[in-house]
Amino acid sequence: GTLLGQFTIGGMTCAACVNSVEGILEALSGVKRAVVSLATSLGDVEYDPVIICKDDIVNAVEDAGFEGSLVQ
Ligand code: 9UX
Repeated sequence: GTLLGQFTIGGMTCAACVNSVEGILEALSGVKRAVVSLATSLGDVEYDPVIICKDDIVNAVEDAGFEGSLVQ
């Protein structure tokens, strides 16, 4: 199955940041799709909870140099 997680992603200042974060998230095993908005600082991530959890996704955002937190 697939779950949808919503995250706030702080520190993005240009459109290339958005592409970078989307690429980092979609490269994670278990992430199927990531859609990130610069305007809202939100990221919607479809993921398989058997493979990856929300904390892993937040940690990947942090490791990339942005501030990630879980919305829901
Ligand atoms: Mo834009 Mo973002 O020049 O990490 S790529 S600020």
